[in-house]
Amino acid sequence: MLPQASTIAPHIDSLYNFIFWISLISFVGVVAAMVYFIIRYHRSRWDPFKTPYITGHSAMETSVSVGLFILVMVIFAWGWKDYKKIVSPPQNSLEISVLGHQWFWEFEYANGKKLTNELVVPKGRPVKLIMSSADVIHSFFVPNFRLKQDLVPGTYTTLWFQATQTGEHPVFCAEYCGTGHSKMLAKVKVVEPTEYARWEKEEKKEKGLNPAEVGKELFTKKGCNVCHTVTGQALIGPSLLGIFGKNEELADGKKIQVDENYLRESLMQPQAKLVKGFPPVMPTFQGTLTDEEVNAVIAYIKSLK
Ligand code: HEC
Ligand SMILES: [Cu+2]
Repeated sequence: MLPQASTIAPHIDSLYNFIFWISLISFVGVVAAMVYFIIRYHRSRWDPFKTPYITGHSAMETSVSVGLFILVMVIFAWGWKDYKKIVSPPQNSLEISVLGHQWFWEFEYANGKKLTNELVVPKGRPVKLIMSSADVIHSFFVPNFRLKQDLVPGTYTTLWFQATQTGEHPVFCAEYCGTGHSKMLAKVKVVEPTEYARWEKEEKKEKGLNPAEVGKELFTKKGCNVCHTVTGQALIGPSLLGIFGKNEELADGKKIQVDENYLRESLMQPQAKLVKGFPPVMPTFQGTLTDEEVNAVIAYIKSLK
């Protein structure tokens, strides 16, 4: 049995075991009934030339259908409950970006530290991975956490977990992505929170700019500041102060919550969703900003509170 190294793992296992035992009991029941009927109604016990006319048994049929329906609904409700937990990362999560490549994993921390094929996280704290791919679809799979999520080029997907056991937990790519797919291995290294804090501080000293600072530089270098302020004042475009997480009103009257995917789309296809009250004049940055620069600009916009 694999270790249950995340808070969700025991829940997934309980549901899995429930389905497993229900299936096993049903299987044994069906086979036993079959054997019983073969013997009980064997031709040699009856008139060999006569097949009795079968009319059915409504009470029996209804109760079996209703019983199975209830069972499937129990499995559905149980799965739904756990699924909701899996897709709602807690507010205070530690955010780390993940970029899948043919054929390695790259992890980038808020302080700018980058690691390849190793993700260091503290035990007992929720971690939210904001993931994308540089080339084709990959899938981040950590069996010890019982979690798996696809990484899709051109968009962000998220996965969150809270590790409960220190040590190294293997990561696999679970989506066939070319020749090196089976070698696309990494590990999640879970350390005590105090050790993590020390590691983070050391890393901070070593390196230069973090993603938010890189994003801030790009903001002037790429000319965003011609149309946007970060002070609350609208120019040609809206101010970007405090927009992350806010409900933005669009020109067509719809509302949308500003998240990473919305920001990315604002840069790549600015006209896809127009902010109410502004003209469709923002140029696309598709091709002029790399994936990494897009991440940096988003980190900067997120930091504007
Ligand atoms: C020529 C002016 C112009 C430039 C340059 C420009 N933008 Fe915009 N931007 C706009 C306008 C106008 C809007 C509002 C209409 C829309 O949604 O496209 C906007 C919308 C946005 C939004 C959505 C804001 C919201 O409140 O939902 C974001 C985010 C954004 N821009 C980021 C950037 C970044 C980052 C850059 C630089 C890489 C940039 N823009 C460059 C004019 C510009
Ligand atoms: Cu892969």
